[in-house]
Amino acid sequence: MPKYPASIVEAFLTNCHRDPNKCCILFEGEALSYEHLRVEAARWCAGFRSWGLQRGDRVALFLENSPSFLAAYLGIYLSGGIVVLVNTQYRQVELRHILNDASVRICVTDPARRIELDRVLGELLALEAVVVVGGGSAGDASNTRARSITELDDQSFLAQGVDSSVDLPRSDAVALIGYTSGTTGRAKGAMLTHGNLAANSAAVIEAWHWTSEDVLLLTLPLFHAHGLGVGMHGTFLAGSTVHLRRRFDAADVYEALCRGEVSMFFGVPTMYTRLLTEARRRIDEGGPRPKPIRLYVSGSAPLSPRTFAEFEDVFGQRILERYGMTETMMNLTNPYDGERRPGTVGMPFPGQEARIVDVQTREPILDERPGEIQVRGPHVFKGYWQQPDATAAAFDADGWFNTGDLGWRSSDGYFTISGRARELIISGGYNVYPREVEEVLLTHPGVAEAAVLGLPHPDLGEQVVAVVVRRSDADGPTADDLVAFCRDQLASFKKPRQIFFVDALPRNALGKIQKHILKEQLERTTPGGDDGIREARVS
Ligand code: MLC
Ligand code: AMP
Repeated sequence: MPKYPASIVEAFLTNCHRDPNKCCILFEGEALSYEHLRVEAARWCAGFRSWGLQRGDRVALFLENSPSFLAAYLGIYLSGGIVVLVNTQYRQVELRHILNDASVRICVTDPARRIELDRVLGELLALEAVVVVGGGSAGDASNTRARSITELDDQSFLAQGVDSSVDLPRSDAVALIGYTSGTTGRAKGAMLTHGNLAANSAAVIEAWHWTSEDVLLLTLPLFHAHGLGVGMHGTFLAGSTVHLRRRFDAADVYEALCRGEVSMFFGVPTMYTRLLTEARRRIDEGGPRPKPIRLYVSGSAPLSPRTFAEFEDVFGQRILERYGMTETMMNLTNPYDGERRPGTVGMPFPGQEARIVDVQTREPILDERPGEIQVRGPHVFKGYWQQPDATAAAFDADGWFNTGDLGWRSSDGYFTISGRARELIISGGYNVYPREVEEVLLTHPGVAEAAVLGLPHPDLGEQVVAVVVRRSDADGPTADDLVAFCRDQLASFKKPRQIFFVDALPRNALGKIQKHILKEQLERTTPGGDDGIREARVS
């Protein structure tokens, strides 16, 4: 098992001590050294402590990628707090649930997100303060007054100076809560300890030969396991450099690759297909070709063997595909040195275990036979926040975690993911739980029944589709009305991209909606045909 420190923040400080002037983050033309980021993190720590944050209190980060995100992130750990990650696209429904469920006391946000937060502020029962990073507040002050929530801009919050007293977190203390797996419509908070995060990151840097010389181009959002747990934790642990972007832009990434200024790129499959389109266009126009880099990694959703092959053809490099999840960070990886086999996710990271069990009997099964993937090791989370039953159900008696992903292992040890035991749509690397979207649709007065499912999509891998029974066809909501209704309440990536109207949903004898029948029907439907699907809206 790779050796690992008690926490990522401890590894960061060790690397800072070793080489304080080394560039840690390059962001929008500004280079921040390890020492610069340490001082910023110590200012956040001073701000949290003087505000009265107690050990174990939850602090939400609801802001875009930026050095401030990372300084606040490390500052929360230095002050003993627990980080709650919030997707920047989240809207009323998700914000209300996550911030209340985790009893968040402080939310760090930015002016754009402050507007959305403001819509639910009066309902966030534990929230006491909002810190707005960059550019002051765009919120409605009457809301903060109504609930006596303190609102501060980052400059006043950070005016306490620097708290460099070192009180490092213990390995077994909860570091962060990531919300995921809302099979019931409500996401659960996965608690990862400082030790989980450090152990996983140590395994990743060993497997991928990551060193302090590496320069990572990171365009993934920092509020998820991929961007934060893989990209940033690896950077802090290896003592390397990250070129951080606010968001993914294929042209910008292509140009950075042509300039040859980075050694690694991590992305979701949608980023790779967009990068391929960009490369073909540029090359057709006689533009430059990308310089080879040390490592391309794909994960968060299945990378099709076709994209793998096309990428090798155009970029001359074989993408390394790996598999992870919020509860565990990274589980399986194709080998760095050996064969990177398309369509597979490789084998366990060093010091971690994985196996396939029969879905019914829960007994381990032979290679080449399909079942559910289970994983075990120091990277596996502590449990779901305040959900002992869900936690108990997630593990077997020997501590194996049930991933809910289906797959098989080849006789030479490569795992392949073949499907999911739970209902989950992965769209462009973001997870969408059908139940959550159905619950919102059902609150619309014109909707009698709704079923949400995933259908293939060329850019996003899968797309969200809804099948709706209206209360009245004549003056019922249109597809556009329902899309707008969802976008108002949920993150925009969860909105259905297609809505089909039917007279009734297929149900079995117990009344359960038969989504597999709907899916087959939709995959061969032509809107306006004779299959009972009368209208479709495609966005
Ligand atoms: C954006 N949109 C999406 C979408 N992303 N719709 C469906 N699926 C998505 N993934 C919508 C927006 O809501 C918006 O709609 C419109 O597209 C434009 O938004 P945008 O922000 O300009 O989109 P774009 O930049 O094109 O984003 C695409 C993307 C992004 C692929 C760059 O989705 C992305 O960064 N995905 C990565 C997600 C990730 O990090 N996953 C890791 C999870 S951790 P409208 O209607 O409002 O205009 C995990 C574990 C592991 O899974 O193994 O890693
Ligand atoms: P999340 O819980 O949001 O972290 O999403 C994790 C899920 O993403 C996993 O349970 C898988 O279903 C999926 N996933 C991650 N990496 C891959 C991959 N390389 N191939 C297929 N699915 C993946």
